Amino acid sequence: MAVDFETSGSAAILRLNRPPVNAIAADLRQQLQAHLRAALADPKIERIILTGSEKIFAAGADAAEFDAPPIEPHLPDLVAEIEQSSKPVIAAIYGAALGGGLELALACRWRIAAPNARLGLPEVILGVVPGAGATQRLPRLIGIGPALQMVTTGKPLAPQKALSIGLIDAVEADPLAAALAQDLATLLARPLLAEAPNPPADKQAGIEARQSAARKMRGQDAPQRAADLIEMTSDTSFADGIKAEREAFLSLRQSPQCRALRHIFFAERAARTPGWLKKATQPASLQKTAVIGGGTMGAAIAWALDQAGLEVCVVEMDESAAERASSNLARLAAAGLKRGLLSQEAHDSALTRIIVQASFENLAETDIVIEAVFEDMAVKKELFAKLETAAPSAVLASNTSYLDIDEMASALADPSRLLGLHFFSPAHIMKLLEVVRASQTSDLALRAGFDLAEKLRKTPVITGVCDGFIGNRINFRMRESADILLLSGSIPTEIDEAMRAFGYAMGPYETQDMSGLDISWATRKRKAATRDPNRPYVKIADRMCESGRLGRKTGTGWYRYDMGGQMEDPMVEDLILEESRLAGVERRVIPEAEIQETLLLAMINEAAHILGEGMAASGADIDLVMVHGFGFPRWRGGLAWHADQIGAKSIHASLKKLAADEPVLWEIAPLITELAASGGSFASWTKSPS
Ligand code: 3H9
Repeated sequence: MAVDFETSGSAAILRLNRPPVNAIAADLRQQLQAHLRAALADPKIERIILTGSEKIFAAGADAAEFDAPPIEPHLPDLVAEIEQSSKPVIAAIYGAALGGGLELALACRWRIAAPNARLGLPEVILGVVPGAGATQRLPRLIGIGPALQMVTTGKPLAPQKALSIGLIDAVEADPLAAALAQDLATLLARPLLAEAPNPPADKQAGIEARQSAARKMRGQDAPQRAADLIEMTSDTSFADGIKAEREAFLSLRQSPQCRALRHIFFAERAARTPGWLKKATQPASLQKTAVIGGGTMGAAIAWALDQAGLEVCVVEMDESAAERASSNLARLAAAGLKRGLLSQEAHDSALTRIIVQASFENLAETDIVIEAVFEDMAVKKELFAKLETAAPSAVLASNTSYLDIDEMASALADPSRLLGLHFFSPAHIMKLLEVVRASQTSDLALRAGFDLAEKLRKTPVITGVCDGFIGNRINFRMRESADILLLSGSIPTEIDEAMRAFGYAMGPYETQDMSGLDISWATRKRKAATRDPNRPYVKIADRMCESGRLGRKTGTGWYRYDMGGQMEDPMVEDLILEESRLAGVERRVIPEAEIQETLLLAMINEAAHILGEGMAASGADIDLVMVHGFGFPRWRGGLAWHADQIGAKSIHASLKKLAADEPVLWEIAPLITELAASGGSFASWTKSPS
């Protein structure tokens, strides 16, 4: 049963019971309505209590139902029936009450939450607006400003905060007992939100909420539509507001943005430890960790581990490097303090907790070691050979971005202990973790990678061993095609603006300036000897680096930086024009749509190569990498999802045209040819066993 019916004295308890999250699907709605009506019809019942399990009240509407036509009873009607019922209904909330879950609670006369409750309206994160009355009831309960804040950000509130803004009536250790004890007359005297007066307008809050949503949820329709609906409560009747809300909800739930956002939501959940690995292995023990190298990356990894509650030891090669590692950690702690993420006490204790040492001593009990040292194969091999004895029972992981993990494993007597854990900078913030499975990586080591991702609250994506793994490999092709556009007629600003217009928060050149041009310069130099001589190579970036233009940190890169912020730099344009001249290219005007199309085709083609080679398991994994590691707009569903919206046939035709001029650069991935011929999609494609 999706809803259990119990009685306690003169109270009926309707307990939502649809694991894992009490999603409000058709069966739950039908049973809830039937139990409600039964309780109303029973003369012995005086009050009705709506509750869930100890961990969850309800996660909201069942997002998996959004593609199908709505099934009766519709949630807004059920919510109205609860609100209008002749006997008082009380919400006793344990755990999360989200979306439609909170909307059920808003229909109740009294809302009591347990300390573990979380109350929120995260619909905009799935690309819809609340559709069961929250946009109209909530402002009437807590005012337009706080309602805008809750609905346009989708962020849930802790119970004390919810109490302070009047969203709930009490916080109790045992909400069910409190609901049974609540005085009946007080409940009955409570006015219904549907009949409450219009709240006063708050124009400034509306402007701020819209601006903030435009910045943080760039390109997304739902937050702006939600703001419209909330603002209309100041001068529109409840009935008209509900009608407008329903229309907005129904149209948004079928929109491309909502479909794309739901795809990412479900892909994120599907990315966790695969079922076969859970069956094959026990959960990894991960209490004691070590990070080798306390540079920018190593320190951020160590910080993330510490903040996830793990013991961390940072190992450096000598005392002065250890001092630098300590100051890197101190900087991270100070930033957390400044941003209000840490109390002074938490800041201080973290810094005393993390051990920084200049030796390989005391690692014998370590469960996992992550190396984040210089990208040099010989250095890494030597290091792992040392670690094999220094940390005899640990899983060993390399944070390399490009190097061959199979070759690294050859330095170990037991190569099955090694895997890649590729973090993205800044490692304590970025959600993506590429889990690199080398040819001899054991299931045990792989399990440790997935379990660590879970502890760090990161999204793991499994990848095979190849140059740049999934993300950097795709990104490299995007940058390569962008550089060719520079040579052909574009300037960095045009390319950056085009990609921002597509939905990226930053264009590729701004991003390079932000992260520094030197790392990829070093990679290019390392690969120079093995570069395909038939592949066009644009030297603009190399020349910039040679002249010391390494990005923001040097004050100049693709742009110039000073107190006024980021500015175009005529010297960069001169350099580009000179390279075009030297290459004998006649520059032309390249429209925004062509810039977007070229860069996307380069990425899609490389993604298809990666999938075809079996380096990524699915289109959804490609999507997670691009959204969580490379700023691909979430509301476009990720790269492979976006490719499916264009269609393989059309992609194939466009690539064919490009390949006619540049066959090496635009070598069409066999998978695209296959999908174009079969009419298939990335979403439905799985590699047939070889
Ligand atoms: C809405 O309410 C619209 C209404 O305003 C109007 C209606 C007319 N639907 O995250 P977890 C699945 S829109 C379907 O791993 P946790 C999830 O896929 C909704 N399925 O657990 C996973 O499946 P699997 C607004 C859902 O403990 C399993 O449940 N609400 C839904 O880490 C466990 O989930 C939201 O946006 C759903 N709504 O976190 C809330 N939610 O096991 C979305 C979860 O097969 N949900 N599943 O992989 C969440 O934020 C988290 O799931 C929650 C639990 C915090 C509740």
